[in-house]
Amino acid sequence: MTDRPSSTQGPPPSVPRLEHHTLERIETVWLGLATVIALLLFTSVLASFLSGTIPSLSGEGGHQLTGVAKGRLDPKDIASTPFATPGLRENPDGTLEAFVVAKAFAFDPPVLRVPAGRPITFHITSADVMHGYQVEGTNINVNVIPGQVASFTTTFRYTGTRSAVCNEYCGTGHHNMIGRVIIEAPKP
Ligand SMILES: [Cu+2]
Repeated sequence: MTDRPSSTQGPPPSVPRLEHHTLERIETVWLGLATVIALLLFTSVLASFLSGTIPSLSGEGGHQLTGVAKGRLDPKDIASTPFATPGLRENPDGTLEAFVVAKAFAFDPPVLRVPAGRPITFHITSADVMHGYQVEGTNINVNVIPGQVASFTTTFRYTGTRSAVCNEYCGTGHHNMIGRVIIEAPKP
């Protein structure tokens, strides 16, 4: 305290002094802004709940799979679901579905052959622990949770071979858990 310059000189003229009422005004503005932001957040969350933008957790909707009720299955009983024979299949209506099973430390099928330019609906599940399914060079990246089916539809635009990696640490062989997706030119 003693080595401070004498207060009789006052602040330099270029710097306006912050009076008590100036600070009070700034704080009131900030408090008002915070109140407005809090109100906006509250009403937007409330509105999304009321309008149903937040997906319900009841498991309704989504993809319907024979042998899989509400996207849930027993990981120990995959044999009674379409995942018993993993791979690509063409339905009678011409749609394509790909079933993939992730298990420590591989994907089944290890090599998935798909045509380019056609929408393919993927269904992926885990036979044991939590895995990931990420196809490099695409925006495919899902969590593969045991007991649940991850479903999405995608269309590969370019032919070529891409790696499918597990991006969720699943054990000692995790770094070897690499599959392949071979995208072929569609048959005429
Ligand atoms: Cu893994």
